[in-house]
Amino acid sequence: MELGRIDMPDSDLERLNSRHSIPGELQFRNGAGNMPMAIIDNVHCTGSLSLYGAHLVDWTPRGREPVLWLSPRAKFAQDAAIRGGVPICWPWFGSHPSEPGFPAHGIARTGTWRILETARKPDGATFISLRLVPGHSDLQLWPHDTPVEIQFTLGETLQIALITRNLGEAPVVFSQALHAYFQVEDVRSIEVLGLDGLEYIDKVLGGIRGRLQGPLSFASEVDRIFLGSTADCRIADPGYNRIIRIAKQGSSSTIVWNPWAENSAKMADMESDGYLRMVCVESANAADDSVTLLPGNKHCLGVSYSVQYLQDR
Ligand code: TA6
Repeated sequence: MELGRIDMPDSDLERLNSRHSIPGELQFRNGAGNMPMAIIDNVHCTGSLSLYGAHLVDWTPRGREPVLWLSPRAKFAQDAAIRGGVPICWPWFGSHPSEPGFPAHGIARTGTWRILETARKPDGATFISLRLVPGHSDLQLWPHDTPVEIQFTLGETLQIALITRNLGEAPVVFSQALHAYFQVEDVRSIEVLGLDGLEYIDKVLGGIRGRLQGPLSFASEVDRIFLGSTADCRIADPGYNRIIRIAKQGSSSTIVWNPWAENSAKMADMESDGYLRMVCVESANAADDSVTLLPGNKHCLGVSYSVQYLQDR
């Protein structure tokens, strides 16, 4: 794990804790790389959320394996995206549509977010909401008045809602994804279900379109944007004896990505065999599914991740 240098003064942490901690369940402290983190430990699960990027890096149901994958070589530093967890791609997914020099996947995953609210839900889950605080250079990259907020509810299920408002006077087109990395026992033995019959854009084959027949399995690099994808997706993992279910709203595209061996070996923040233990199934508004948001309107991309355990090992 590579550590950068982000120091949040103790006084800021003290202020965060005095305003937003929940005794015994949620506290703020400096984590890897001195990154300020929200640490959750409730009756249902544990979790950790980096305030830089509003990036959830762990959700582990109590007594179970982590659901999210985090690279052991993830870099924790400002201006770098964390490899694993749930990076937020916003307000564009992938490359910027007209400016190839702009950062991949937008400005949210490396931005500073401010806590808006924390709460204990009646069922014991922990709620945290944050708003992106655009920096000076962000305004040059995205000159639109579109405040964005994210809400996490960590309990027996994990719920995330990414809410964008258009406070400007003209329509704004944007794309986005919750780029979730799921931990799997061995990607070669899993299947992703729920995408059967859908058209996809194959980024590995230069953007040609195809149509999936049956479940999706993995024997080489996969990087596909599935269109018309509104149904639940499931990751069936016989190694962990579990099925991760991904339900969503406000999204009709799903990206599935695994970089496979050659690309993993080239990535500084991944172990060369790291690809075996992860798969990204991303709930999105991407490509043909980009959002045109009219003035005064809001858009909510919501997901709910739950796990069905088939039998105890
Ligand atoms: O969602 C898939 C993808 O867009 C891939 O093309 C791949 O590059 C991946 O995201 C990771 O991107 P990153 O910028 O985090 O290295």
